Amino acid sequence: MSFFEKIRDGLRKTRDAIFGRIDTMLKSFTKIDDDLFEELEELLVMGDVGIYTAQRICEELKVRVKKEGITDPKEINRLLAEVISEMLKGGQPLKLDTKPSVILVIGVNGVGKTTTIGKMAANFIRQGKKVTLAAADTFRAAAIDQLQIWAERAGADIIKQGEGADPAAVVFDSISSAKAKGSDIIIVDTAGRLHNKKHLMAELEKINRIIDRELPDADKEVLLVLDATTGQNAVNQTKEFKTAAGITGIVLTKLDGTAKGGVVLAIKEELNVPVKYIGVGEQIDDLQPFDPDEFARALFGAEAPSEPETEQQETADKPVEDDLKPATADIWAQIDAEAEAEKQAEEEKEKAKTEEEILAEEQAKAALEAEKAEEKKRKAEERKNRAKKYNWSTVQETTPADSDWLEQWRSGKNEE
Ligand SMILES: Nc1nc2c(ncn2[C@@H]2O[C@H](COP(=O)(O)OP(=O)(O)O)[C@@H](O)[C@H]2O)c(=O)[nH]1
Ligand SMILES: [Mg+2]
Repeated sequence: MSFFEKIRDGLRKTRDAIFGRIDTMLKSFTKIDDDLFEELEELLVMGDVGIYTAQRICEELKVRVKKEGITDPKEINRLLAEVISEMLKGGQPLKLDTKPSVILVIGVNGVGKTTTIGKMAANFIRQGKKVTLAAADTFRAAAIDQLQIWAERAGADIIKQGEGADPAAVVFDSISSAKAKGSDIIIVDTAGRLHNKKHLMAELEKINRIIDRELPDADKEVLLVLDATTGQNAVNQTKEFKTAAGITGIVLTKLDGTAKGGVVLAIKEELNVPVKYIGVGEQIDDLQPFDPDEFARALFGAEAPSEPETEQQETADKPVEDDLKPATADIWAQIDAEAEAEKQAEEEKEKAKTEEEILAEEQAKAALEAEKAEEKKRKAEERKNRAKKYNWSTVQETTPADSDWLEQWRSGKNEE
């Protein structure tokens, strides 16, 4: 499968749900009028393009329709592809010219950071680069194991410490190792606990400080990984991280599993952060550098470009050997099995207890709970004071369900 076919395949859901519908809608119109643009705007919003961006697209279309003297609604499709592709332009490829250079990978839990790092490492290694992975997500042992598996698949070095180790210390070790071994690129995996923003941002800041101190002249990219299936929530996450962590680009994952691919447009247009890579599956070769033209063409279901592929492309497309195929399911099965075993051991212990033991335990538990409640109250007070001091906003972790949100938007619009 060529790169383009992969993207087209990955964007199938977005295409079917949104751009397929746009196509059908356009066919139902015999002339271009306000109703047509109204419906188009609504379909774009449903595709997580965002209200602001949907309006901008329609304004731009109206200008072009007038300028080109277009009267056939079917022509709108072509114009739409043009506008979208132009909108997405302007991102630079990653700048990683120094040896070593650093990619810091950040984002909330489960968006696909570790998987993306594995895929990125494999890409760089195929280009002949030497890669060191830093296991700076030390929050759970399983996270370190997962990165280890990816390092083996990709053929990268990995520097790790135990669970709970200081992430900045892992980064420090990785830099020393990369310097000693002559690595080209260090990729840093980080934890993503947005529910504790202060802690997370402090951790990222410390990692950044270590990098800047140890490699003051190195090229550094800070990539924020976003899960496309979360739609508009991904836009909110970008806002949160953009101010705090100095991101230089976005990796948008899981485009294969979602109809919300239009969120790429919202991120680029509303927040002006370039999308550098897109993830279109769980396999090691399912990461693509973001190409606005290809992306726009794939959204509209165009055929693959007809020019013959160059030899270089063919080598790049060649699938890695079978034993390099990720077994993500195995990792999760392992994690589940560990959790299950833990739970069973706990249950066995529970069964063996006497009545006095249970009573004593309950009293101890109640005392502990009281202590915790007190501590929580104190911490909340502290947080409030600090938030006041630094003028932090609270983190918005969820957005209303899309349908609710669309309803709100519609009713808001009708009131105008
Ligand atoms: N379908 C699909 N799944 C992905 C993609 N990227 C990551 N995943 C899956 O998302 C889940 C979480 O990924 P992980 O890398 O552990 O996320 P992290 O917590 O941010 O490190 C895993 O099951 C991955 O296989 C993608 O592009 N497409
Ligand atoms: Mg991870």
